[in-house]
Amino acid sequence: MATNSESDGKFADMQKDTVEFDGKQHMTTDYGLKISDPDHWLRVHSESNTGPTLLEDQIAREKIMRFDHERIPERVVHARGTGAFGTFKLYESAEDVTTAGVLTDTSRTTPLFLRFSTVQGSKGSADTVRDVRGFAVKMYTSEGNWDIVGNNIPVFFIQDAIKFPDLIHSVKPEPHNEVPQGQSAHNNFWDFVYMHSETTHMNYWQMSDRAIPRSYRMMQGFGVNTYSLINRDGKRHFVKFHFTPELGVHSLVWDEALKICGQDPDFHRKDLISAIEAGHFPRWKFGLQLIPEENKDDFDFDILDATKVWPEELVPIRYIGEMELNRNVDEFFPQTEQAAFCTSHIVPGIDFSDDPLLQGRNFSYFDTQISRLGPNWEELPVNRPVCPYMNLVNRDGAMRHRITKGTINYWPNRFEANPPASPAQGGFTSHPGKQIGIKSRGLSEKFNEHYYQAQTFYNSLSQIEKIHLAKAFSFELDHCDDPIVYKRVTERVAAVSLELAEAVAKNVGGEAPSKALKANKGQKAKGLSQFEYQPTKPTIATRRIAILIADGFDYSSYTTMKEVLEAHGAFVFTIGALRSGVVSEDGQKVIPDNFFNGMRSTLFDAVFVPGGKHVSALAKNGVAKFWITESFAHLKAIAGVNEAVPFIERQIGLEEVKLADADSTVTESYGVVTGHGDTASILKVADIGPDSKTLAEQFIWHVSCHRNWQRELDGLADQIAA
Ligand code: HDD
Repeated sequence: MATNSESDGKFADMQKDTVEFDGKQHMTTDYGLKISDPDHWLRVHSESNTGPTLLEDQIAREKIMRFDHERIPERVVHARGTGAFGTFKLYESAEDVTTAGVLTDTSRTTPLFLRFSTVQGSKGSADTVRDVRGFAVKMYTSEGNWDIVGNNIPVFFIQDAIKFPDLIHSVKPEPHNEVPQGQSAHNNFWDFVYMHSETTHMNYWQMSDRAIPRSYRMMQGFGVNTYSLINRDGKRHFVKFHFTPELGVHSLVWDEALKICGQDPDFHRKDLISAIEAGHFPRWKFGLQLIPEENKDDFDFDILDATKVWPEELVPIRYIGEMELNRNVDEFFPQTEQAAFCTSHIVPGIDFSDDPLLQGRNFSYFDTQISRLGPNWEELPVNRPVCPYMNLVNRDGAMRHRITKGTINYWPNRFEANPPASPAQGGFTSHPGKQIGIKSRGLSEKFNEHYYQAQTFYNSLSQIEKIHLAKAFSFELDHCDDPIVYKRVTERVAAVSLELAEAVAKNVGGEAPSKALKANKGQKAKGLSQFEYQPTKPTIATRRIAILIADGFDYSSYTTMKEVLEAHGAFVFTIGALRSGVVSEDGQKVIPDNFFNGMRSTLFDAVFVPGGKHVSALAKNGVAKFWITESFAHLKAIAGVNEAVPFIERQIGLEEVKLADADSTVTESYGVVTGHGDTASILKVADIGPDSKTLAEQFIWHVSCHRNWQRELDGLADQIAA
């Protein structure tokens, strides 16, 4: 085996990139010198005098200088993100439409890396801001890397890539004061929205709950742009790529999202890491929407327009595979921060289309990687293909570390070294598309319609999603202080819905239009409301559930419920008065995971309060009391037994919410599940569903429903301080 030992003269292993720390190696400088004192700079000193610090100390100098350069430029957009490794498997070959091995060979398991991100904020901004989420997948296929650089929203703000710098400048913090961070709620962004009616459709998605996901694991992913698939006969289909999560699509509520920004800015990245660590690997079905080339003009929109979806009624999704994330990164910087994607990276069997946004993107990404990571960015382990690769012409440049032996660095050469591959040998060829046209700036006529799909999106939302949309518009425009901006935009909303425009204008002091600026044709479509995406079976796996306890809690109901929830895959956390220990009625000591002031209800999906005398202590603790009130306002499942019932009742304090009286074993009202009786019977679990009988079953069912929307529809959530 090759070693790096001087004595045996072999240095072949020097390019190994992954280093295991065995716990024993001594600390050295990066040039290999063993360090004896890493804590003091070399200086002239004596016991009584600290003299000058010496610049000759190369160990200290190099440590500081290296540190000075630890940061690289953050991504110009999508700076805040996190990633994980995983795999892609096909369960159905798409060989009728493509020759791509990754989409035809059902025996393959393709390794991949996925990076999720927000768009607007800096690298240090919070996870739960209202924003589009990036969904960038790098598949390390046997024919080269294939990058799908998508979002969790299927459409985009603009049609032509030349507008991208304007869009991003308008949404990023304003130039004079670098405000606001992690928000689109400011004059410039909404001014841009008004000036570009093509943003309307995406703007509605962005104001919907899609932009405040509960978890990266509960979002759809979309390739957004139109690509092509080419089959063995050279026939082209236009294609859009879809990823649909096994866990369903779920969001936070806005007040909760806002608070989590401060209470745990890393909420989403921790959520992903802990689910993977616990072996609950997130999965997405992978699907294709396909339009044969000859049908490209059959639609009332241009299929190359990234501001439009392809309605599923007209172009159904054909699910052919599954993606799983199953490995966290070992080190964030080299693997996630240095991960770099290019929309232009495709493999044989896949090709581009004339989508004007995609074509511009294909220039932009390679360029940005060069400025962020240098020309040799593809040599970094996370970006490197796993298939053999060799290009003798692409050489040199900063940070080149791959060493290629031989004398040739050009093609053709007298040795025929590094020859190109014919299509039969797997070589990529571009689809020979026919082009006829006049060279000019512009887009085809169909790109000019900007409202119809936004109307369809709005019409297709559930009532609760519409309420949230109105609140989101109102919040954003309330943060605009230039009347030109919020008055114009509130009026423009009427191009999609008059009722929405009226509600928003009233809230923010805008111009309430008297008539719809565009007739809403009332059209609805499939797949637009996120409520359509639910897990196939009710599940509470990976849901974060808090159990509140103080001295004097009932040990039996505490442990039984904890075990039941954990057996169903939930992440259960005991939140106690003190983390040093809480003692039950019968003298059993429990060490809580956190104490009340260390956590907040916002960071959990549901709460359970066991019975016992501890309720008198809970009733004197503001955090514990507000936990229940806030969980109710955020529409979360709440459960309590025996003595906990009156405690819960006092915090909610609404007569519409009926809680169990002394005689009732289980009562469920607005997702609040309460009951009396012995633990063995009320916490038994057999069957989970809306008609389940026991308290534990009912609680699990309501947690699996994500949120109790009825509370908000009946105006109860608004009545209680959040
Ligand atoms: Fe972009 C990053 C998604 C339009 C230029 N984009 C970036 C990332 C995602 C997207 C997910 C983060 C990748 C990562 O995790 O490293 N971008 C999109 C989608 C778009 C889109 C879905 C519309 C369909 N982007 C778009 C246009 C341009 C760019 C029109 C420029 C003409 N995008 C970039 C960029 C970034 C980027 C400046 C910044 C960091 C990077 O590329 O690697 O080049």
